[in-house]
Amino acid sequence: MSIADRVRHPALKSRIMSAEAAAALIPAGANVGMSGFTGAGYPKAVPQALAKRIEGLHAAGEEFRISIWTGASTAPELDGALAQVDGIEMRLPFQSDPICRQKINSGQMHFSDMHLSHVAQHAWFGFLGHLDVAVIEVVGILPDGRLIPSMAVGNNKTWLDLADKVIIEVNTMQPEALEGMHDIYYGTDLPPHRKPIPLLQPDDRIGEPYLRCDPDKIVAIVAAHQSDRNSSFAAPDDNSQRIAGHIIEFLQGEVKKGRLPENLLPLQSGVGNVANAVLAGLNNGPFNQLTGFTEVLQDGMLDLLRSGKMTSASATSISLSSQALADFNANIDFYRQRIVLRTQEISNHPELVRRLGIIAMNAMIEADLYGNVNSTHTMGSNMMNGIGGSGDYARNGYLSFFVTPSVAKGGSISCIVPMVSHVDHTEHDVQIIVTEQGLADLRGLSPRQRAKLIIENCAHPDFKGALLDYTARAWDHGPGRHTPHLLDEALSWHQRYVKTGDMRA
Ligand code: 0RQ
Repeated sequence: MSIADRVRHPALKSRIMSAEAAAALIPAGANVGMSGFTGAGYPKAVPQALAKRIEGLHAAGEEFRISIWTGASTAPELDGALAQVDGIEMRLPFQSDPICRQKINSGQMHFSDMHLSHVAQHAWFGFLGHLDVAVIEVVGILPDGRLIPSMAVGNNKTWLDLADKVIIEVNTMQPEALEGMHDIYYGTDLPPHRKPIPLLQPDDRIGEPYLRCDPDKIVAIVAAHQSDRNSSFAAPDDNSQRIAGHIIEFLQGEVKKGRLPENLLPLQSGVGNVANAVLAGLNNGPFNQLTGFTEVLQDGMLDLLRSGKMTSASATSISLSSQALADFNANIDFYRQRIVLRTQEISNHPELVRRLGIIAMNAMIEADLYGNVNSTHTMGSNMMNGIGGSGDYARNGYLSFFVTPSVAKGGSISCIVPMVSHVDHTEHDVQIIVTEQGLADLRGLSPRQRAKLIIENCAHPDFKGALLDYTARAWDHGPGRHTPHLLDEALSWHQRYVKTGDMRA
């Protein structure tokens, strides 16, 4: 199918142009809001054309950089291409691209790591500056100019509303049958005029299936025919399966104690292999009639929907491996009845996460003895991806799990440390820590009680002795006994790793 069939607004057909011509409309220094959330629904042709243009300008000695705001991570065609040519001044709110990461960590590029639920409202409040251009991937344009969203909604509504100029990328590779899967809520007023969000069940539809956009703002429409990132997942390894097992056993215990209903509460699951393995575990587990209220719908959740274990799932993005995508495309009518795609200000909204009682499960880099969690930085200084939506769910959820293998880098790093080298989730936001070794339920415990449980249940045997020794000496010699620490030693494990490549003494 050609792009002309998908652009059904008569006047807008005349604004169809090449990606190069559209990229030329983006000025140096612009703040550009792009679509894209976890490798889905990002523009593909315009960013690559823009990267080529920037490369040419830089070769000619002309400075050209823009700031890029998205929903979450994108892919090599966007983040990778633009970072590679040093075209990004400021990136927000999340990325996971290796080139981007390298530029951020070498100090060549700014990155503002934000809670994903904050981004739209901070843009509306004016906290981020003026939005000059929006570049948004869609499936098609209706005769009245409304847009059929693509595989991710993210912050697209906000970018379309706030930007002076809009560039639309119509991706004919994305299935037209996505139409009707989205629910775009236009009721988010600004304080002091905000009203409650009228969503009471995870699959409630409270908005409309299309994005609105003033056709006069659309300066270019570009054709793309390219699939999303479609990363595949590793088959769940031993550690992931053990982590999943601990979580499922714990949830069964909570049901028995009457603290959770038999079909649990809506599930949020972070991205990555471990998160996917937990969902795979649930597919073979004892729970039925599950619901999902999450930001990214990955293979594992699609499997749960297909098997009938999960009845509905709400998300802002569908990010699948190519095998899962083939199943999604072949059965899209089935999935459209069970999946709602929302803006990320709704999928991650603290009001809704609290109201629905979300069970939040996110991966982390490290946790400390007292339950503080680092999701973003290695050795206190290098950015991995960003906090993403983990904080939106962890702080406001009914239950908040953080999971990690107990060691990293072949056993040279303990993921349970005396003090985390960066804090994303404080001890107040973290309820349950899980490694392949076991699970520590921290609810209602004091710092010292938490430390005992985390060491006993979660630390790797190679590091248990050193952790116990630290806590004993902190009790004897630290400046206080509520949260005992040895201030000159608390980060010594990280320091040792930086110096020797091994945390072990
Ligand atoms: O690096 O591949 O170079 O060896 O970190 O670790 O174990 O593969 O785990 O892919 O699940 O990612 C927290 C980063 C985990 C991710 C994080 C090294 C390890 C490896 C990755 P290598 P794994 P995962 C919803 C929720 C924040 C955002 C979030 C994340 C690499 O889950 O970005 O939760 N979370 N969003 O070797 C040094 C340690 C380490 C370590 C692991 N202690 N020290 N390196 N690594 N532990 C989604 C969104 O928000 C969009």
